[in-house]
Amino acid sequence: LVASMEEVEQTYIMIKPDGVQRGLVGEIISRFEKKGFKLTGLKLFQCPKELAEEHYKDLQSKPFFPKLIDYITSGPVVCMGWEGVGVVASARKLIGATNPLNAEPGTIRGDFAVQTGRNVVHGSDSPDNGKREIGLWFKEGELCAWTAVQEPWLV
Ligand code: FUP
Repeated sequence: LVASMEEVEQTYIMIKPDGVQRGLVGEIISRFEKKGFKLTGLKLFQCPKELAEEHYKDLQSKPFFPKLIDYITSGPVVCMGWEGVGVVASARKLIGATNPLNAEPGTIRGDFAVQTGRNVVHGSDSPDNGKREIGLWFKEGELCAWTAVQEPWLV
């Protein structure tokens, strides 16, 4: 079964500073890999304030905005591009509700987080934002287009 090109989406997933500090990087990457999505970009990155403000610009007027920027810039994050059919909505299901106390067990936030302001991971909320955010967080040359091949890697 070959998916039509229209259905293949890109999403920006980011492990926030608390996820890195708590040693959850491997666990979180593993969930997207096991689901069957394709990794297209990956880096550990100390986010400058200006980039955090641009990323969350839609939340500029919210009272929690300054704290959100302090949190996201408080330590390195893991920036990822993931590709696949329906990856935007599916990644948000894997991540769970914004408030981790409302996130279902089995989701990343449901399993590993308690506070909205320390909710471990970000995922784009639309295919358009997926493209926008990947463009914002990655430079040209940092993303890889690759195809899975049938090689006998272990023999
Ligand atoms: P999400 O798409 O689940 O990341 O949620 P939002 O885009 O609504 O919020 C972005 C981030 O703002 C959240 F991950 C955490 C922070 N936030 C708060 O700190 N307090 C709030 O009441 C809502 C969001």
